[in-house]
Amino acid sequence: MKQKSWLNSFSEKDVTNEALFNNRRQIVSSMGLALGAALTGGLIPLSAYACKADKVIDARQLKPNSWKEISQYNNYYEFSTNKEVVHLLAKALKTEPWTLTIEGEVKKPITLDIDALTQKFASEDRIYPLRCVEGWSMVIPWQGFSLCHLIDLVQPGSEARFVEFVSLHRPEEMIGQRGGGLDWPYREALRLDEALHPLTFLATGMYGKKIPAQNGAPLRLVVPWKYGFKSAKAITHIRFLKEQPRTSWNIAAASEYGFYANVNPQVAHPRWSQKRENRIGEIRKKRTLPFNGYAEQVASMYKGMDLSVYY
Ligand SMILES: Nc1nc2c(c(=O)[nH]1)N[C@H]1C(S)=C(S)[C@@H](COP(=O)(O)O)O[C@H]1N2
Ligand SMILES: [Mo]
Repeated sequence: MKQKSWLNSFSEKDVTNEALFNNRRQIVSSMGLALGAALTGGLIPLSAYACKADKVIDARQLKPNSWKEISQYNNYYEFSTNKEVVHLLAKALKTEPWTLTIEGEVKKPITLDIDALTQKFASEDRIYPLRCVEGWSMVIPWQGFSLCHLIDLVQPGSEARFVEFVSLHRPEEMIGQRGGGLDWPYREALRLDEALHPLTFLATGMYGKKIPAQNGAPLRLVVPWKYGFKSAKAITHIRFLKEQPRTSWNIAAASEYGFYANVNPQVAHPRWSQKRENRIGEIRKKRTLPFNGYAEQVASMYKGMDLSVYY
């Protein structure tokens, strides 16, 4: 399925280096669709989720962080809890060959090579802010495709309610997996309607180059309205499930890492306020926006839910 580029005026091939990228880019954000009320039980009519995003200029005009800032300050516990050494340790990771398996409650389960996968979908550009639950943020220019295109391909069964993302488990190359830490492999999940939202993205590139290992090569989820830990790196399996699965961070500390984890300045982390954030490379703290600035596009999915309870 070939989709028209999400950002017509800007071809991915143009993005050969950072400076050129910054000159040519036009910031646009996806309006998303009116996805309707929160889905807590009923069948999901897939036709309601035609994977199309309206194109609008993003009034926020987000300025991307530099390649260096993005690729040398990383949370990736499979390697280290020290953000500044992750990029060095991640050199040990072999990302070729790589296969992705999609299984569970789907009509067309599939295992395919990452290159075959990326060729199926036209590359789109997204400039998304990433807000870590720890209180820092950066703006990252990604290339990839909306997850909903992939979901269209495998066709969830009528029982599917949740989508689980499983990261690579390879202690030989991921030194942080040799000790305890998290419950490996790293697992995250979304409700099916969240997974189908056109903002939900699978990244294969960054700044027009292949995504670096430390940022989640070769395939990484990006959910811009949720805290960064929801955006799993190095994905090997995507599973469609009937029930809400447990996720690695939630198992480690449920009170700090909720399943929903929507960016919410009103709800403090048990150990710090979430009202402000430290944008990497900037001196003054910024106000944190509800849903990381995407309330208009995503808030309707949570109608009727108390988001201080469904943390
Ligand atoms: N597999 C895996 N994915 C992960 C993590 C991790 O430790 N392992 N850390 C998460 C957290 S806490 C954040 S903030 C982001 C950081 O992404 P970045 O390093 O690309 O900025 O990745 C998320 N995805
Ligand atoms: Mo994070």
